[in-house]
Amino acid sequence: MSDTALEPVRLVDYRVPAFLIDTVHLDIGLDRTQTRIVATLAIRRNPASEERGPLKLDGDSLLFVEAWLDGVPLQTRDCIALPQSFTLHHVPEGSFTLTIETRLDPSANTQLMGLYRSNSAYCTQCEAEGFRRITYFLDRPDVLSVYTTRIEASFQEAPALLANGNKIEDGVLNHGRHFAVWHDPFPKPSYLFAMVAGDLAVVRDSFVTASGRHVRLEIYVEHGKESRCTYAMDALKRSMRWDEQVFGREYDLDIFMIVAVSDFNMGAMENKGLNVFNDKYVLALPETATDLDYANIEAIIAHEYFHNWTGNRITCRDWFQLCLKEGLTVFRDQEFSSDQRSRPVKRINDVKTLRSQQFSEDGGPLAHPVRPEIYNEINNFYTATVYEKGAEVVRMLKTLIGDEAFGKGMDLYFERHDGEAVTIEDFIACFADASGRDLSQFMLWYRQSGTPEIRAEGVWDESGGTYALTLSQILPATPGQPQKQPMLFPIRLGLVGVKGDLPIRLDGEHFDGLVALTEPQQSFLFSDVGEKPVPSLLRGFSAPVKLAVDLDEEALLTLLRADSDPFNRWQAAQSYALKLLLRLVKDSATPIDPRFVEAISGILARGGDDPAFAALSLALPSEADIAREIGSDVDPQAIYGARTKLRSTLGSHLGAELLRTIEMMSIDGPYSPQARDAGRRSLRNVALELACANGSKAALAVAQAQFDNANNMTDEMAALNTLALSGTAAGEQALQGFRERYGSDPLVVDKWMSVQAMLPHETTLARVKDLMRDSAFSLHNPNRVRALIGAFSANNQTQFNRPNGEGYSFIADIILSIDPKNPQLAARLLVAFKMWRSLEAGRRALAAATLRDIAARPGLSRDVADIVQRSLA
Ligand code: 0A1
Ligand code: ZN
Repeated sequence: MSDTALEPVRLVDYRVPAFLIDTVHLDIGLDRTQTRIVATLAIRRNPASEERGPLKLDGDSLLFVEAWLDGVPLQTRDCIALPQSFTLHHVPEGSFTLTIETRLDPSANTQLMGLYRSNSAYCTQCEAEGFRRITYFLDRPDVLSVYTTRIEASFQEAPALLANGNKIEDGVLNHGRHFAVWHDPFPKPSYLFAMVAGDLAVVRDSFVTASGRHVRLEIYVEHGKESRCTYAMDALKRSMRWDEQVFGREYDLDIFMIVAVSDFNMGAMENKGLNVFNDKYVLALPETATDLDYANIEAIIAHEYFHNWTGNRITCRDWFQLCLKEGLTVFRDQEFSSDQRSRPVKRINDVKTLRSQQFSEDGGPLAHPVRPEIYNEINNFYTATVYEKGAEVVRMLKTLIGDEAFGKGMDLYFERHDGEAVTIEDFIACFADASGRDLSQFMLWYRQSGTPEIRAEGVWDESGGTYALTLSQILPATPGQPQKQPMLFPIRLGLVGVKGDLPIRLDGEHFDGLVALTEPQQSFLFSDVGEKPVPSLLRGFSAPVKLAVDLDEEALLTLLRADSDPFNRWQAAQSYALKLLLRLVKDSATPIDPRFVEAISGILARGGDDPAFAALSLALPSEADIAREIGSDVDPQAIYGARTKLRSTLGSHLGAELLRTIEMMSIDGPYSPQARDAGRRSLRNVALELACANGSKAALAVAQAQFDNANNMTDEMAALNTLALSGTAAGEQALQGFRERYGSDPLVVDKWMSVQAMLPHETTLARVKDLMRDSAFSLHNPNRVRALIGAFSANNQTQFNRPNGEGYSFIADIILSIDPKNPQLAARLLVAFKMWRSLEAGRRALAAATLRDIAARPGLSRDVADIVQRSLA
């Protein structure tokens, strides 16, 4: 095992802070290598705490210069200043001010936590524990302070000086320097502090809130990128209006700023009034961004903006409560996107993400509850479980108590807890109070990890016209949780006949479509069931579970044709395809069921009605979906073979229809990122990929023409991907041509890297190694690393899992070389091994050996040591 000592933090050890910090005055003198920080903190003992000891502040790699207590210099006997902490031995009674001066080197900060440089700008990232890399502090989310920030810098180097809140002063100084002072009147935890300074272009707009307050909106980007902010600004204004209309939440400062930076570990950060974004989630033009990029920008802009209320005004008491802000805010951004676009399409896409990211996490060694109770490194808990499953839990709550009680519960939450740092219990109590429901069993969703399985069996009694449905819950053992208590599941359902939903009764009453499962097993007796029904269960994916129900092909075809629930119509197509694929994995000679081909043909024929929905229904389950379904002894090559065979059969049987769909879905006129056109493009491009799957010359010619003539990045990328997948000389030429066209645009070159990293070809690993030598690639930039290395390890099932283990050792070497510079990025790459235990024996042994090799290395970061140790446990 490595020499990295992990000291777990436990929820049960939570204590209120011994001290409070009412105000913070930060004086920041920016310099590339020698930035001076003077922090003046107004501190007092917390009346709610019984601790009487010394004051101990958190630090991380800090260089101490000097400190003053109420203006009087502190001597060495009064305090101990270490890189990781500052202790004041004798604490005055009442309030006092502690002033501490530190120095730091932004240019040397490669972790991208604390104060660092991204291209030519200075910027900060403080969540979760980055503020302690700027100054000594009680760096925990339940210490809320009012911040005033003075920034001083060379005018030439940094004309823009930004921090949280409203600007209250600025001015010119000697020696070409200038300053600005910002004041944020809203008390906030240190993780929401931000400062940005640099030579940036700004795009301005404004917004008038529901109560008539004027808010200035500013997006800061690199010079020359101004025209790429239009969509982000529009999404911001729509988010602000939506939060007023749907949640009654108004913005509260005079200004809201977004800064796009090119070096960022995550998607974006909700710092009060000054959101910092990974530029990938701000910048878009039709010729540089795909429809998916536009949708992500809309969702992430909304997500960060919505945090202003769910996260900032009401924050987390401690980091165990991360889902309090993240699950709720993801739920809110999903609802926003559903309202802006198609609700069923959004739901299907969200469930696809949940299954691929979260179910795989929940089914492996890294499984943890939505609210973890122990962690070694909090940065490793920004997971799909906390975010996506956290959002599902909020969604279930709404389903269970109904829209009205949910709305009342949210209002109560805002009213009761504004300005506080709270827990999940506080949150749930608002809904219990608003609905009058006992939600104690529901709380298990926050405490028990693992994906529950719901088994369903139904018996139709023709003579009595009844249908008896028995549902049971199976809760798998997960790390640290061998045994589970029965949970509460909202199950939306209906019974479907040949012509559609049957109007049925439950226990003699009109059935509203929802049952609550609370026991290990429960039966429900439906009456008025005059024809043999097909159960349509878990409509809209009403709970984040695996549903086990034995429906044969005929039943699935009935749902596909006649179910009123669009989610389950889509699910029926997926389940059918999955059945076929599983048979093909076992025996590659299995003939393709002609009824399935016919069903796909039917979807194509009706494609024009709702192209986005049709595109989702045509897309076969991914290789990872199939692997999850198989569960153990997975052979990625066999899965790839099965999927390839099915695609190519569909391509051969439906060639003419696919080409007709491609033709029908073409769009004349300029590009619009709106859902309507995006839906047409998605159907066209799914059809294109299928049409080319058997190597059809005619279809490949269409792809080539699309690549040559596309007026937008969505169509261009889709064509490039299809051509590259074909493994032909035309594919190589297209790749080369694309690079020549976009060589100087990093975000577009990232796409080019990803396409190649995901090719399921024998030569891909060598190609990825070559691409690492490309001048556009850098191991220091998270976007570049994720685009090439992350795409290979997370999305290339066959080549990452090469049977000789080369893929594993390649990724391990990269992780080890990134770790000393950027542990968060290294730890994220390591998550690619999360499914290693479900692989077949040969690959499993090789993956285990690779993980053990990493674990044995000396000097691992806490981030990597934590993931590798949990993966092997
Ligand atoms: N709170 C952000 C996510 C985030 C977390 C940690 C970070 O540090 C590297 C950055 C961003 C969100 O939910 O958007
Ligand atoms: Zn968030």
